[in-house]
Amino acid sequence: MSTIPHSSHWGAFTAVVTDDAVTEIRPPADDAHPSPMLRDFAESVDSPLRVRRPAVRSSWLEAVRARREAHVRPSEDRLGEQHLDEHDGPGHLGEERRTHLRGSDPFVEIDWDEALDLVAGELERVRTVHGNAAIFGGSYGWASAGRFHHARTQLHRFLNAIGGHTSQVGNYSFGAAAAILPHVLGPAQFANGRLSSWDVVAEHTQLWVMFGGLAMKNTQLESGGLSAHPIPERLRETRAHGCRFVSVSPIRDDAPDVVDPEWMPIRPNTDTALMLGLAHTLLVEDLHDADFLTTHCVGWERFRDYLLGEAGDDTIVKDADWAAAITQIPAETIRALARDMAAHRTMISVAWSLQRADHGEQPFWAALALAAMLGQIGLPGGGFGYGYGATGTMGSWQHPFPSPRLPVGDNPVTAPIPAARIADMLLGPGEEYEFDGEVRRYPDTRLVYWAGGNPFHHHQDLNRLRRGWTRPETVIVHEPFWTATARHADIVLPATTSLERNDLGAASGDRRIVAMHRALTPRHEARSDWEIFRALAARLGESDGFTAGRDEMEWIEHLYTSTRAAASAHGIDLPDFATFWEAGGVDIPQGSTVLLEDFRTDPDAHPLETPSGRIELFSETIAGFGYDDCPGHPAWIEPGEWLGAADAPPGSLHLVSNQPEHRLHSQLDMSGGSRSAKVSGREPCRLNPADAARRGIADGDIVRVFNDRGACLAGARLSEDVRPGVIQLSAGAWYQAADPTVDGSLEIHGNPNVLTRDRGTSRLGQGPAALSTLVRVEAHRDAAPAVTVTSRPPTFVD
Ligand SMILES: Nc1nc2c(c(=O)[nH]1)N[C@H]1C(S)=C(S)[C@@H](COP(=O)(O)OP(=O)(O)OC[C@H]3O[C@@H](n4cnc5c(=O)[nH]c(N)nc54)[C@H](O)[C@@H]3O)O[C@H]1N2
Ligand SMILES: Nc1nc2c(c(=O)[nH]1)N[C@H]1C(S)=C(S)[C@@H](COP(=O)(O)OP(=O)(O)OC[C@H]3O[C@@H](n4cnc5c(=O)[nH]c(N)nc54)[C@H](O)[C@@H]3O)O[C@H]1N2
Ligand SMILES: [Mo]
Repeated sequence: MSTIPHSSHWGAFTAVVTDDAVTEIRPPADDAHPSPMLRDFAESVDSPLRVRRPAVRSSWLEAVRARREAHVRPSEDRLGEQHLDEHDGPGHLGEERRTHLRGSDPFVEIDWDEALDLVAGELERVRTVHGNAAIFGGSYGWASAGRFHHARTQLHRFLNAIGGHTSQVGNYSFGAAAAILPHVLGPAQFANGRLSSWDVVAEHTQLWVMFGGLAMKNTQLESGGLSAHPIPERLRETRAHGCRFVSVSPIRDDAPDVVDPEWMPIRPNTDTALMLGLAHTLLVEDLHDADFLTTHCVGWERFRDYLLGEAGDDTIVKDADWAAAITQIPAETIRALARDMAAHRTMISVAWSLQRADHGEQPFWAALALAAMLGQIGLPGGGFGYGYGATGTMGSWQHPFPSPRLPVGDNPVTAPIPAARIADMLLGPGEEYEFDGEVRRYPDTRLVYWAGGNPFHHHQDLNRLRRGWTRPETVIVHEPFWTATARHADIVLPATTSLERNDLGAASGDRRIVAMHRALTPRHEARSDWEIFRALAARLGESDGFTAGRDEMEWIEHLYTSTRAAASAHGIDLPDFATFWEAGGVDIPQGSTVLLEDFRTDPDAHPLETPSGRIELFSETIAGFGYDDCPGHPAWIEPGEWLGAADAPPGSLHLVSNQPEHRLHSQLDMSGGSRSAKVSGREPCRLNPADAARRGIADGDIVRVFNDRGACLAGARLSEDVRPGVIQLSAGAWYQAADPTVDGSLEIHGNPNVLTRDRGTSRLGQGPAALSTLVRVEAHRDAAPAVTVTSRPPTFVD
């Protein structure tokens, strides 16, 4: 028996290992709220869904082998395939490789040498014939917690070393925020952890208005891992100090019981209107801080005119009555809340989910304007905070030095696409699009390389993605598990999980850097992403550029030592590598933050990183772009789909595809916790009993959720915690089509992304807008095919 320090997205732990198996998981003794998903994570290592050997889609392999035999003798071909291909007209290779059969073809298992030759051969062919921009290596996804073996970062380093690739900028988490905040507030970090710390808010905040709640389910994890789960305790303390909590959300249990929340069940996607209604009340009742608006902001007058209905053509007064009609929150409730906000030290928190919606830039900007009107920005416990509770370290003190990260080098292909525009790119090579003031053009993608992500989980309108996915000539995926993305690939290489390798785990809001010792031997024929890229780099003659001459442990030591030097520059002393590794990690001394305290005290000495150095309530830059979907000041613009839309089909419900409680995105969907929450093997969806009754749906029924884009089956759960008019179907059930050979086939497991809308939030942000989706729901009385995607690997042939 041995005890091994390790970490994961769900938390740090000690693994008790006997005979090459984890027999017990021990979270840190002082972690009051370890995630139950830790157990699932340990179990998943020996899941029957592990990718055991390199596997190639049969039609693809047949086509490539046939071509190789026809043209080139293997002895002449270092890379296993001819480099230049005179038959390579558009569509030709795709036809030959029957790319429309991705997701339905069986696989052939092959040995590692042949697999690596095939991958290297394809990379060489595509970079030579089409140029590196034709390689899409964006590879969005969380991968694993370890910072060295982070698959996506490894892929970027590798592709940069071989001449570059088309990448992705921004993310699915807070893509719209990351685009707008630099114009109006400062760097995207304001959405990602730059917050007043819990010790400060617990003591000083008197009224906390939570837009989108502060869902405890989401605090279980962190991308680089976390050594404690402090948020439930911190909220308890804040409440104990007398803070009153108001949760504005379509779902009651987004706010934890410990804070005794008042629930304002808002109509989804209308928060901007509520914020404007609150702002209008502050203005007309003279409850706003005129000084702060003048000394610390620019553009107040423009925004004020808009509130008053005096902004040119727009004569609508954005008063509480106007907001009530849109949000379905009574006008008197809005006025009373505005008065309370002005009378108390008030924190306005905004969940990331609000900007994962059509015009998602607006609620973030409007919340900033509202906080500026209250004039409490920079005071302890007042102001605004984006993303409290979005992950387990949000609101924890952020150490001032960067966390360890594998350097990726320079990418010679300098035109990344906005992260969520992947299907547009695949379907529209050469097409123009707008993004943050620029006009850009999509590349012609010939090869897609994914390591550490699951687009068949994360992307919107999966039927559309599936159409785009037939376009490239080759799709390569590294995965530990047979996810839907792996099943839609041509070449699948088996990756280890973090328990099978050494690494280090760290997050800028966590108190500890964890030495993640290898706990288990690699399963089956799995290799780490790093080993795979090292072998490919050697085949492509780019070894040194990729490895820099270091092996795994030398890299881990190098990353730690660089972090130690950065910490030291901030007066924080960390031990040497040997001591750190031996001890299983190191604790970082903790501090405290009042967000924007310096800026408040002296805005000239501490200007913001915006064009004016002030908070921009009107942005000349944004106005200059001339976008009607993102004007020069925060504005209410109707979402493309919402319950108030004139063209909403009768009987529509607003789909809230939020983050799942029992897994991380699609990760662990095949494990115990996620499976035990299913209803007859399908993903649960929650709806209000009144909405269910009207449709003849009972608790436990299989339902069909549908709209013009697609349909899926799910298992109904009735709950008063869900506002009428809303259906909640969390993201992450592994995609399974009833008939994978049919375009737009019924999805049978409950993946909401066959329903969601694949449109950018605006031309400014181009963020994902999954949360602006209307659906209809009916009981599904027909026989339904069994869900097998989380229990059985795909079919293999010889
Ligand atoms: N409708 C809807 N859709 C959404 C969202 C939503 O709220 N609603 N949320 C969006 C958001 S915010 C996000 S961040 C995305 C998340 O989307 P993803 O990050 O793509 O989702 P994950 O399921 O975490 O995918 C990570 C994959 O990496 C694999 N993996 C783990 N470790 C390793 C490794 O070491 N090597 C390799 N090669 N692979 C590994 C896992 O098995 C898993 O398949 O989803 C987005 N999609
Ligand atoms: N357990 C678990 N935790 C996670 C993740 C996970 O997969 N599983 N993923 C992590 C990741 S990658 C991210 S980005 C974060 C995301 O963090 P968030 O974006 O905050 O998470 P969500 O669960 O999508 O949304 C929070 C709540 O917002 C509410 N909401 C939705 N639409 C609206 C609206 O229009 N108005 C209002 N007022 N409320 C609305 C929903 O009821 C939802 O439960 O979560 C992280 N934490
Ligand atoms: Mo995310």
